Amino acid sequence: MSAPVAFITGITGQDGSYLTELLLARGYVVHGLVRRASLFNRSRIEHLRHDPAIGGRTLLLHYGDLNDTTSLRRLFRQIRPTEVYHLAGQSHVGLSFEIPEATCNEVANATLGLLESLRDQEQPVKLYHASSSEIFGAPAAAPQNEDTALRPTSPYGCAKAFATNLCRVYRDAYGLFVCNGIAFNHESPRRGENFVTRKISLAAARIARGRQSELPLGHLDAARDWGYAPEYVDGMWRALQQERAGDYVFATGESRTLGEFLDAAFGAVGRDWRAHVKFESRFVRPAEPVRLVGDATRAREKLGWSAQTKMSALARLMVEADLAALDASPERR
Ligand code: NDP
Ligand code: GDR
Repeated sequence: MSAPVAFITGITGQDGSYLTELLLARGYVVHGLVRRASLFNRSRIEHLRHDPAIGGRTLLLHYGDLNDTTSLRRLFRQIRPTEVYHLAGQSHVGLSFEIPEATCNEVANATLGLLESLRDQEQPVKLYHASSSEIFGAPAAAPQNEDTALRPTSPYGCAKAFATNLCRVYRDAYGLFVCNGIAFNHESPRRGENFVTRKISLAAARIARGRQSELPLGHLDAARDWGYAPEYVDGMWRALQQERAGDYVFATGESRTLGEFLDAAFGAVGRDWRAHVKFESRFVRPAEPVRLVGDATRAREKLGWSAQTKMSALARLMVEADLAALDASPERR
């Protein structure tokens, strides 16, 4: 039997890199969409590309852009994937207040273009859409599940809500196999450095090594449901292995404040964060979600999925990875 073929948008991102590892380990041929940048943007998958058994053989990259639907359509015809994981897009919630049109084009309109392209494919194809807890924004109740009403509080949340609803419409109207994974925050040592957990883990490591003294942050009372990214990409794969398409919340079920994350991260290096954190208003957003905490009962019952790594262990493993990277190449940071 020939190997299953997957196509990933956002392969160079945090989730895309872990998902690629998982699919390769499960015998897939993985195709990924990469966009042209003035500097190479593939650091998270470099180890795979340079593995002679993988790069150019079971992992193949294609230039493209989410907003270029013609080339996407051509790629689908050429590759004929059986599973598509749609992870790409502007993913920073705070930044979405500064670049709302670009965010909506990439997150909302591009998903529509992708759905239209998939609708035209001759062979059956399953689609995973990376939806987000940000669609709930300021929910009336906690915890949130797949039936919770959408009340986004940011341009990013609005765009994801639009894309999530479109996926539901295409599933119902055209019978497409489309799953929304409504993922709550998931982090890792590969998290972008301008997301708060990675900013904190990097700062704790640098402070421990005497390379940084201050950590500027916005409000510390923000609370999130924080899990570990490699576990969440396993949920994505499981969603597409079902007979019927559906939506799934992926979450730990525990909400923790930034102060608690700081305790865990700085505790890992034996420091008190209060001596280093300073408030900076530029990190405060015009609006924030409230009471975001997920109920992943459906994922547990239908997919056999549950989050294993909770916030304290997550913070510790991120700090340890940043310390190890710092010690391995001290001149780089
Ligand atoms: P990242 O920001 O790490 O990765 C985003 C990816 O999208 C990168 O590969 C990026 O490419 C690519 N991308 C952005 N714009 C375009 C474009 N116009 N054309 C082609 N590629 C593009 O995000 P994550 O891996 O953390 O998240 C994956 C998805 O899941 C995102 O859609 C995010 O919004 C969503 N999500 C994430 C959660 C989380 O906690 N991580 C939770 C809920 C949802 P490049 O490397 O070139 O920038
Ligand atoms: P989030 O993650 O907005 O939840 O989106 P982020 O780490 O950016 O912010 C979490 C909370 O921390 C507060 N905060 C700061 N945030 C950043 N980035 N930098 C700071 O200095 C800072 N100080 C305080 C924020 O205001 C916020 O309350 C992530 C992304 O991965 C999305 O793509 C995904 O959809 C959601 O998680 C679920």
